Amino acid sequence: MQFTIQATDPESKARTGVLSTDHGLIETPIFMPVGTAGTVKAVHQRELVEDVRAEIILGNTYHLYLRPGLDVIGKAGGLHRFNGWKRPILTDSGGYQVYSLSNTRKIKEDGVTFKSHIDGSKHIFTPEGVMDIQRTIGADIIMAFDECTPYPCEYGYARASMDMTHRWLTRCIERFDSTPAKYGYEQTLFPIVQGSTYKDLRQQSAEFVAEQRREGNAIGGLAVGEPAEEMYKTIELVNAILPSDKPRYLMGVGTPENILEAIALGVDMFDCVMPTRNARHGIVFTTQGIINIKNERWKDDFSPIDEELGGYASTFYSKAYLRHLMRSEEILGAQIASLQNLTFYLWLVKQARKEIVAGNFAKWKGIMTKKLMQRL
Ligand code: PRF
Repeated sequence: MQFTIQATDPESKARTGVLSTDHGLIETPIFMPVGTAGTVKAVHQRELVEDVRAEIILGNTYHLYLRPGLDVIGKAGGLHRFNGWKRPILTDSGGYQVYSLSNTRKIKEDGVTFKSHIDGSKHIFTPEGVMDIQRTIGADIIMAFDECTPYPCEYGYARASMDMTHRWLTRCIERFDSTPAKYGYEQTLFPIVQGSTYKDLRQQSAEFVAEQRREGNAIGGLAVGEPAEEMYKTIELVNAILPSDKPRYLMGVGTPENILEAIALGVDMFDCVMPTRNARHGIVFTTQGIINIKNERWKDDFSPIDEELGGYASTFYSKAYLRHLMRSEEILGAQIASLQNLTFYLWLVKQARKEIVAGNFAKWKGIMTKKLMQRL
């Protein structure tokens, strides 16, 4: 996997680049739609390719391991073969989902034991096991097994957790580097920086991760309830230590403003359930601001959802019609809103990319952020 920086913004740490994988190129900064169970909820792949123009999607180890299970995915020849997605896939390690979703979980040095949220069955995730699982799923980018600490988090716990995440990383790397790629194309492992909101811990963690010299690095443990300013300070500190010639992935972030701010701090990759989850609740992201489409205000507004954005969902359907669908709990409402929101998120990072290349990023970001603060 190769990463080439193409342009840098003179006024910030923003940059554009190209990440090359055996499943194709990814132009950064990039947003990765979340496809937890091997599907980006409510969005067809034809729409993901032709309308959203997604370049890479995410899958979740936790979900795919529990259902349909590795025997099925292995038999299919990996997730790409199973779901038909031909472009790159990144899988999260379960190091986050196991904490937020499973019923009871016990974190120990060896790994995490947990009960399935589906049928209550008992399982264990270890760093080695999670490497094998992601190899079998066939992700192009595999995430290290970590513990994401909650916010706020007591210093002692955060330090002990970070130390364990580092020991787990060593075990992940040992296992990953001693096993072959499963399906003939290259797979790569990204480590994850933790350390809660403590400067010294974040510094230690970023240094530990940087020393591993992997092909890309991730920042975890953020967007867990801390104030945005705290998150930005942490990203700034960590990015000053992580190698600048490798892609930096900020996990689970975030709002459009968060993404623009993080791009300015030198982040290259993002994922978040926000565009798809919010869509299912009637929150629609547009180039003009953020809309609650269920509001009375849109009752007889027959204008397109987002004329400026262009694309299929944005121009074909009206706000009034989408409001009607959402209020009637019609399945199509979730489909249209999800398509709109993802198209917007991909537009946002593409536009950021263009503005960085044009040397106009700071100015554009200011204007865009103001627009995006508006709740219409
Ligand atoms: N670790 C992992 N996945 C994640 C996170 C993390 O810290 C986050 C934090 N916002 C989102 N997804 N493995």
